[in-house]
Amino acid sequence: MGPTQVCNQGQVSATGIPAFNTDDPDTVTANDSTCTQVCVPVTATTALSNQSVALGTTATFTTTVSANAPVTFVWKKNGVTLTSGVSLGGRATINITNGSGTATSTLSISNTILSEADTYTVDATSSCNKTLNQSATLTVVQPPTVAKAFNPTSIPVNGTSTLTFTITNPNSTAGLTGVGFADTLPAGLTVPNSSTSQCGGTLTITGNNLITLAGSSIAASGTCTFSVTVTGTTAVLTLPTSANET
Ligand SMILES: [Ca+2]
Repeated sequence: MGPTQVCNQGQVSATGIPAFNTDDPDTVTANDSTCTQVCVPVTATTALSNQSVALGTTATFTTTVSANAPVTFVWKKNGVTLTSGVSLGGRATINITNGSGTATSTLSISNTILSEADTYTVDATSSCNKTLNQSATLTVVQPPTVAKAFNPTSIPVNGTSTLTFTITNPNSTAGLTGVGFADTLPAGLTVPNSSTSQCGGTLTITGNNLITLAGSSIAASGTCTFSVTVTGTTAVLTLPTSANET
C-alpha cells in the first residue's frame, strides 16, 4: 500500500462575518483543505543476516521490509553499488518483489571467490522516501588441506614407518567442523585396525589399510596432526610421498 492521505479543513467565523473555510497556503486553490501523507516507517520483518558459504558456492542475502510500497532497494559491496547481472563478473543477481505494504529483495552471488568476503549493505527506500539501512558480512570458507608424510620413506620387509597426517585450516576467521577424509594404504603396507579420538573427531582404521577420519574440528588458521605406524609386508619398499585424499 502507498502512504495514506489525511486532509483537514476548519471553518472560521466571527460576529457579523459569514463562516468561511481555512486554506492550505501551499496550493493555488483558495480555501482548500490541508493534507498530509501518513507514512509508516520502513522496518525489517526479515533482517539482513551474516552469511558464510564454502568457496565456489552461491551466497544469498535476503531481507523483507514492511513499508509504503513500492520500495526500491540498493545493494552495495563495501560501499560500491551492485548492478544485477553486471557486478562481480556478472555473478551478482538482485531480485525485488513488491507486495502490499511489504517488499522483499535478494542478492545472490554465484561461484563465490575469496575477495567477495566483505561487508554488504542494502538500503530499502519506501514511496514515502523513508529508508532503512542494513549491513551484513559474507564469509567465504576455503576447504582444509591434508598433507601426509612417511618417516622413514624406505623400509625393509616387516619394518615400520610412521605415517603422519597434517590437516590445515587455511581460513583466518572461520573454524571448520565436520572435517573428514579417507585414505587407503597402497599394497604392501598394513596398519593395525583401531579407533581413536583425533582432531576432535574419530580416526578409524579398518581392513588393516583404510584410514578414515570423521567429525573433526579445526580452528581458524589451525592445524591438526596425528600419526599411525605402518608395516611393510613386501620386500624393500619405497613409500609413496603423496596420495590422493577423498
Ligand atoms: Ca490553497
